[in-house]
Amino acid sequence: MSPRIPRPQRSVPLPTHPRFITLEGGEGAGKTTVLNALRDALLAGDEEVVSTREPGGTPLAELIRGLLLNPHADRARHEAPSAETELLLMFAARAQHVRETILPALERGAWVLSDRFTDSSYAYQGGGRGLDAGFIAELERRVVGLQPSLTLLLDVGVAQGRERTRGRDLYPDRIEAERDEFFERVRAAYLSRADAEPRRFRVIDATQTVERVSEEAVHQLRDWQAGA
Ligand code: T5A
Repeated sequence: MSPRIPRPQRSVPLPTHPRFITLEGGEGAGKTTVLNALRDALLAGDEEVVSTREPGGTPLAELIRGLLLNPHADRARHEAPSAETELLLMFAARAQHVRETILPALERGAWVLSDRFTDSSYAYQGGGRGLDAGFIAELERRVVGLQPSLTLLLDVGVAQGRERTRGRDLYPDRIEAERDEFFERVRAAYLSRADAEPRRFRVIDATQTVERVSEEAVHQLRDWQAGA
């Protein structure tokens, strides 16, 4: 008798948390600058704000970040992580980040602002590396179990974003060293996710000046808070 193949489960929407906000975008989109503006806007309400980032956000997750991004570690061993290894390490770091940083902060009533979260895995490992979105969704469901209620996607063309980071980075990290086609796929995956989830995503034109992008992000935050 042939083995029974389990049917794929119907996707059930993950719970969102009203104080969990993420920032997403390709290389050089300006997330760091915008994160600071959003944090200042939330702090004006005199509430605790936890700013964090991925991969990272806990001591162990930061160690995993080093494994993932350090270009020299790979060369020393003549071994780059496979796409699957990269994905699983991203989720290993995320599992720790959710349990040690994000959930405790949300449980004590803080706002959590994360520079990247699971959408980055859909964009980079799904869009960029071509891994199956269903597999990523399964990891998200089993390992993360939580979604932000607002995601600001900073959208900038690949050439312009890369030009910004080129001016800054003497040594690009392992992912930054990918070719433009990779980042075009990342961008397309982000925009398609934003299109599919218009209630959660707000797309911001990140080709504008830093000041304009930050103003627009704070405006979107206020608008979302007013409607939430
Ligand atoms: N990754 C991450 C995955 O592949 N899968 C995952 O699941 C996760 C979580 C993280 C890498 O890991 C990947 C994605 C990334 O490749 P990182 O170093 O944290 O590595 O990379 P980024 O998050 O991309 O950080 P960057 O610093 O490169 O980009 P930011 O934060 O978007 O940009 P920022 O603010 O540092 O700005 C970059 C430069 O551009 C200038 C800034 O001054 C700065 O010099 N700049 C502008 N210049 C002109 N006009 C503007 N509007 C500007 N905005 C910024």
